[in-house]
Amino acid sequence: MLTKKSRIKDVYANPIGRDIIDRVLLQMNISKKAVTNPIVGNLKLKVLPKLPKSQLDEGFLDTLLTLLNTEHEAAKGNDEAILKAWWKEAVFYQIYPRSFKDSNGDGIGDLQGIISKLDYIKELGIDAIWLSPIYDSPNDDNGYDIRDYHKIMAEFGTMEDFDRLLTEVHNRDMRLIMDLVVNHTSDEHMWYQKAIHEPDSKYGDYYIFKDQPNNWTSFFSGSAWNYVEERGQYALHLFSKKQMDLNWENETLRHEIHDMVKWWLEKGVDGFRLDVINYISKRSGLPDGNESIGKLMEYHGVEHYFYGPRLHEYLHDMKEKVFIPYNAFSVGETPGTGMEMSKLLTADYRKELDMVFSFDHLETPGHTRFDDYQYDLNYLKSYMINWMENYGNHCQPSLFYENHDNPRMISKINSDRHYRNVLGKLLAVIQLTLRGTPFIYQGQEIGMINQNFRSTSDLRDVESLNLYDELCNTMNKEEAFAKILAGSRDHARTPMQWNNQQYAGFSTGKPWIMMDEDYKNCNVEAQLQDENSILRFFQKLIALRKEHRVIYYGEVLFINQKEKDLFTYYRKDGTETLYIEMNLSSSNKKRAKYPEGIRLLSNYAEDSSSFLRPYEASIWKYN
Ligand code: ISL
Ligand code: CA
Repeated sequence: MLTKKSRIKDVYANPIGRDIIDRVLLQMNISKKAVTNPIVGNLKLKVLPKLPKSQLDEGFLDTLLTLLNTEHEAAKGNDEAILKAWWKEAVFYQIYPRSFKDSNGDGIGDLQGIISKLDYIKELGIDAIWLSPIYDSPNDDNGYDIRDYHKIMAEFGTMEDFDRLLTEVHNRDMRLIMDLVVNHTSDEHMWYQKAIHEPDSKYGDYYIFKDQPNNWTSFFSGSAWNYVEERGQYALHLFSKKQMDLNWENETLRHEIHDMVKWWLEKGVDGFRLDVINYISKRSGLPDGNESIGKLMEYHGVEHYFYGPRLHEYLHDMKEKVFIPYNAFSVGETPGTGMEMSKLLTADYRKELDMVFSFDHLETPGHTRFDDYQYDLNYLKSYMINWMENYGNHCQPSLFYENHDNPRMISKINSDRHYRNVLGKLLAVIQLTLRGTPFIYQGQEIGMINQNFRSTSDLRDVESLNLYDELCNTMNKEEAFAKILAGSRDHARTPMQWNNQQYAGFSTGKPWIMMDEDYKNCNVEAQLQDENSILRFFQKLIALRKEHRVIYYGEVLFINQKEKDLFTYYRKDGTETLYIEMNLSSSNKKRAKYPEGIRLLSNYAEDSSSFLRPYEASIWKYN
C-alpha cells in the first residue's frame, strides 16, 4: 500500500505509478532523469505540493494514490516465447468510409466504393481491413455517434452491400474488422430515447444521469453534461453533445452489448477495433476531477475513467463470453494508458484485449495535437526503443502514426515537399520492420499530406469547430483558426486521391469535404506507374516483410542508441539477420559503420559509402 509517506522511487517502482509519472513528465516536457535521480527519488510524496512552483496539489496525490492502490497486479516477465497468431503477422489497412471511394456520385464514400477498391488493397499486400463506423448515425461525429447498431448508414449503402463486402474481402483471403463504439451512443439511439422518456423502464439506467453535474469537461469543448429536461437531470457525454455515455455498471446493458457484438460475429466479421474502450468504467460517485490534473491534461475528470476500477473486469468478461467463442480479434483504442497499463490490458494470459493503440508517440514531449511545431523523429526512436525492449513477449505492439483523428505524419515532421518521397518511405520502414502489427491509414501509402484549409467553412469536424468557437473567446479569429489548422482531424479525412481527374477520382460529384490541388501530383494512378513512388515502396516493403518472417517474431537489437539522428537495429532469429539503418534528419549523417551483406530495399537508388543522405532508410540482409 502506497501512502503520502512513500518515496517517489517507490511510486516509480510501481508499474502504474511509472505510467502516470511518465505521462506527467511527457506532458510537462521534463526528462525521466528528473525522477530517477536519487535526490528526487528519495523525496516523500507529501513534499511535492510544497515545492516552489509545484503544479501538483494534495488532490493530485490523493488521485494518484487511489489509482495506484486499486491496481494490485503487475504484468508477468518476459521468459516465454512469443505465441504465434494471424494478427501478429498481418498488415492492417484502415478505411475511413466517408472519404475512401464514392460509387454513386453523391460525394460521400460508400460500401460499393470500397468493394471496387478491394483488388487495390489486396495488391498492396494487406491482410486485414479495419472499417471506421458504418452503422446508422445522424453523423454528429461521422458515425462515431451510433443510432442503430444493426443497420447500415443509408449514405453508405445497405446490409446487402455489407454482406457482399464481407464476402468479397474473404474471397480475397483478407479479414475484416469493424469499429465497435460502445462507450457511448447517439442521443438518437432508441435506448437513449427510452431512457429519457421512460425512465422507469429497463433503459432508464442505461446511461449516466446525475442530479447535479460534476466538473468533467468534454473532449469536444465545454462541460461533459447536458441538462435533460425530461428527467430534470444531467446526462454525461465525454464527446459531443449528441454522444451519450453508456452506463456499463448496468449488467443488462452489458449483456445487450454482448448480444449485439455476437450478432456481427455471426455474420462472419473477424474482430473489432474498440473505440475509447478504456473509458467505459467510471469511478463510482463520479467525483470532481482534480483541478491541477485537469489543467495539465487539458480535460477535467480523466483520472476517474481513463483506467477505471472495473475496466479489466468488463473486458475480461467480454473476451470470455463473446470474443473467444468466435475466435475474434480485438484491438482497443486506449488514449492515455501507459505501457504498464497496456500490458495489463493485453497480456495473452490475462484474456482481455489482443492489442491496444497507445498514443504517446504522436506528439513530442510538451506538445499537444493543436500546437504548430516540427516533430523530432529522435523522439519516435526513443519511444520505439522503449516499447520494443520493455513491452514483453506476452504483448504485441501496434505500429501506426496515422488514423482518422490525426494530421498527416509527413506534414508534422517536415513540410518541405522536397523530402516527401524519402520521408514517407522512411516512416514505412520503421513501421514495417519493427516487431508489432502495422496499421496503415488510407492515403498514407501514397504519402498524403495536410490540406490547405482556408477558413472554418472548409472544416467539417465537430471537434475542430467546437474548439474554434471556444478559442474565439480568448483570442482573435486568425489565431484561433491557425491553432485549429495545426491539429484538425479533417486533414486525415479529405478524399483518397485516386487519380488526377476532377475530385481525384474519388467521386463524380462534389465531395462532402474540400480537397486542395495536391491530387494532381499525388495520386494512386500515377504512383502505380512510377517504380520510385511511395506506393510502390510500400508494396515492396510489405512483400519483403512476408518473405522475412524474422520481422514477425525475431528479436530487435538496437545499436548506436545514443547517436542522434541515427536509428539502427538488427532483427534476428535462429535463421536470419536483417540490419535496418536510418538517418532521421534532413542533413547528411555519418554512418556508424558500413553494413555487411546485401541491401534488400532502400529509399535511395544507389548506395553511398560513408554517410547516409537525408532520411535515408535501408534494409540489409546479413549472411
Ligand atoms: O482523448 C482525446 C483527447 O484529445 C482524443 O484523443 C480522443 O480520445 C480520441 O480522439 C478518441 O477517438 C475516438 O473516439 C471519438 C471519435 O470522435 C474518434 O474519431 C474516435 O477515433 C468518439 O467516439
Ligand atoms: Ca456515395
